[in-house]
Amino acid sequence: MADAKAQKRQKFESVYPILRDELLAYLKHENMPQDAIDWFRRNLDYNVPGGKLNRGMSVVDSVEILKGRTLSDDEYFKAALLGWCIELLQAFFLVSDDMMDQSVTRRGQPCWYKVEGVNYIAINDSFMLEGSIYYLLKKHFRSEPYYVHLLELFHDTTFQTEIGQLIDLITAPEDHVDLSKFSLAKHQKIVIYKTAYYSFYLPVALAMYMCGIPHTPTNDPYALAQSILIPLGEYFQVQDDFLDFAATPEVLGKVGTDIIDNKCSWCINTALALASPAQRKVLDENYGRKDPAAEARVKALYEELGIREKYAQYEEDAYRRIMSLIETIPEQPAQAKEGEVSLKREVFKAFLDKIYKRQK
Ligand code: GPP
Ligand code: MG
Ligand code: MG
Ligand code: MG
Repeated sequence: MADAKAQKRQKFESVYPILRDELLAYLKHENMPQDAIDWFRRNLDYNVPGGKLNRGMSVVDSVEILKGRTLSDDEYFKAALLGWCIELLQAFFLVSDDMMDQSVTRRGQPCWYKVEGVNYIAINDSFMLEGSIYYLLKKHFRSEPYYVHLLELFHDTTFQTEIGQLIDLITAPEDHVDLSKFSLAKHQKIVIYKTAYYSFYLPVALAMYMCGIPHTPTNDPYALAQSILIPLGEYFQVQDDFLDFAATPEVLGKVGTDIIDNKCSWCINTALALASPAQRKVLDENYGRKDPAAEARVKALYEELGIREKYAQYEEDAYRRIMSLIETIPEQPAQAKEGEVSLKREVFKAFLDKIYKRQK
């Protein structure tokens, strides 16, 4: 089991150097100076391949489930390429998010902008990670009938993520802590936009387009997929918020910054709902301060309020709620024609199982 999983990852990872070399070949073809090519290579290698790869591999898994068979070499390559395009998008977001959040580490290494000699060049580097997506899509998908759908999907989800990032940032001003601005409703908006669309809807929708699933005027399968994947993504970001507080940096690969950064996180919203007036005062005085002692006081209060138990309860509820959403998908499609691909429960179950009770 563990072996099969490692093999799957290895196979997916083996596509990365091919794509990186295609991107570098483009710069070479344009006669770019060698130091620019070397810089771009280092940017790609540092930021793209080292994550959990859940999003990218989900495209391959989803295509396999939808087609209900092993993929040909060409099909595998194309699905993996789309997967790596999500990993490029993710790298673009993370490189810039770490600057905005002033984070220190990511995936067990210094954030890219923290690397000696990089600094603000990381802004342009993040743009180049994004640009790489469209170079690869054009090179490999331009003649596919669904090419424009792929473009729209990447553009739309990028914009949605940026809108989410905006609300995340302006709800967490650096110089002004006002916990009364937070609410679970606002939190939900933030996480759906900043995480759920690109992390959950995007991989499955890409797989659906690749499998030729058409849009329909009623009961659109893409809308159905979205109605399950957005709650799934919301649950995933609540996990991210909880782990920011509860997981050790060794396990997480990053140091949590939400308390110091004044973030409208699931933890603070849950704490606000439970706090007595005295405890609320502690939160007002210590949340969002650039002071490790204040952060420690907030964390101690989270423990006192039983945030861990609340989270365990949330996780069980979310799992059950999403499972019952998945069960709204018909087990057998009403009229599946020969060779026609339709949505399957297993696509969503596979995704849910990947994140349920995750520790990092
Ligand atoms: C994650 O939030 C959100 C993103 C990675 C989206 C960023 C979007 C941009 C347009 C830059 P987070 O800050 O909680 O993530 P982490 O905890 O991994 O830093
Ligand atoms: Mg952020
Ligand atoms: Mg961040
Ligand atoms: Mg986080």
